[in-house]
Amino acid sequence: LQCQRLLSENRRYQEVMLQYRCALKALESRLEILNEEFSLQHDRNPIESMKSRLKSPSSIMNKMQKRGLSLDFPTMQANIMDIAGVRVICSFEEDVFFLAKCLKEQSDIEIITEKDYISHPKPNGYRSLHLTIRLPVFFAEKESRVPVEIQLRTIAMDFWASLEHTIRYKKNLPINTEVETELKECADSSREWDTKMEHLLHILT
Ligand code: 0O2
Repeated sequence: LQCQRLLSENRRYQEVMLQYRCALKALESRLEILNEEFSLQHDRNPIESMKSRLKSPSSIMNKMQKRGLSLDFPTMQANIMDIAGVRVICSFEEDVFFLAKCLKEQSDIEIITEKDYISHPKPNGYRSLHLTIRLPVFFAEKESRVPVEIQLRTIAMDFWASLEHTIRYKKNLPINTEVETELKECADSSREWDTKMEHLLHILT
């Protein structure tokens, strides 16, 4: 009986995760279309690269436990909005806002939250535009509206965020103020790079 219960839980988990995996495919395809269209019109790609990930079962459980949520599928689906995540690395800052605007204008996409850490960086210097959206995924007998977290950022923002994440989380040590100050200085430099690069783009085009 215990075994049967485990098998059916596993089946349910696979069915739920299928929705998130397909939502990632659908969103990636929409972003690729925007990239190709822009490339044809402007002779350059707004998207440098894209990375998608499904949150691991253990990170989902940790997040739910931290929030004091009960560990069941309906609670997970209703509360954890970043099970499916896409990180879009753009060439220039203006490309981030262009892509976000295009997605927001798609009639079947619902915006759940928008956090603009580019116009308002976090105190540690973190910059990115986060959109949590819900988009439709069409299956044989049903349509699901699936939440996906999109992080849009430039190469410079990604460079900083990736290394800051490694320094902060991987080392698993309390960060001291000297390191914090230096990380903030690096974030400020990365911001200057973005501004300069965008300036150069407009001189040359
Ligand atoms: P992972 O492994 O990247 O998924 P919420 O997600 O809503 O519970 P919060 O803080 O309100 O929590 O969300 P927010 O601000 O949108 O940030 C969520 C994600 O943004 C994080 O996911 C990171 O990926 C990224 N992020 C936010 N702040 C920082 C930062 O200071 N440095 C770096 N490197 N990344 C950041 P997770 O869940 O932390 O981890």
